[in-house]
Amino acid sequence: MAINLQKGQRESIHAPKFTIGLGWDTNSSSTGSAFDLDASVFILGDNKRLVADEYFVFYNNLKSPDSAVEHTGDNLTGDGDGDDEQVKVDLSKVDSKVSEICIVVTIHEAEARRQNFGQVRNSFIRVFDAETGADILKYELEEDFSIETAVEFGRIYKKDNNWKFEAVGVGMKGGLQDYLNKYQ
Ligand SMILES: [Ca+2]
Ligand SMILES: [Ca+2]
Repeated sequence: MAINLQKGQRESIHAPKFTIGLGWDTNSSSTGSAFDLDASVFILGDNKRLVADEYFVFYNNLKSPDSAVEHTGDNLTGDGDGDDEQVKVDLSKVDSKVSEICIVVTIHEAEARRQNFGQVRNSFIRVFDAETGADILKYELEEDFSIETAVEFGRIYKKDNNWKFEAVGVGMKGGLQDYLNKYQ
């Protein structure tokens, strides 16, 4: 049985190897142009900064240098139920300098296409066992966002040598560059 988390809740992750699934549905007819949401991962050290530039994992850099985090590829539409984008994680491979893995979702060309998370429905982040397919954790972002164009869905962080997941659900008006400015 998966544990359903509410915003702000934290839960331990015991399996070293798992997949993070991210899903969303959009109403592209309301804006007239295609809607492309993108999952990205910022892998941080104790100082809350990227361990190195290559530890920013996204559609143009699919794998972290330590091979612990792998983005499975860009989904351009978000059509359909289930995961729209996925990130595979193997904590046993994670570099010793890493203490936090932040998972954010941004809207590609949000400003030009006049899109925001107010037009996004059914967003979720789940952590599941890649071998059995069984859900371990799930967080459905029920909060109605309005002007936000980027949302941190969740983070995985090390506490006393254990890894935990936090359901974050915090949005902002901005894009990937704003997160880069924050974490680089
Ligand atoms: Ca995408
Ligand atoms: Ca979808």
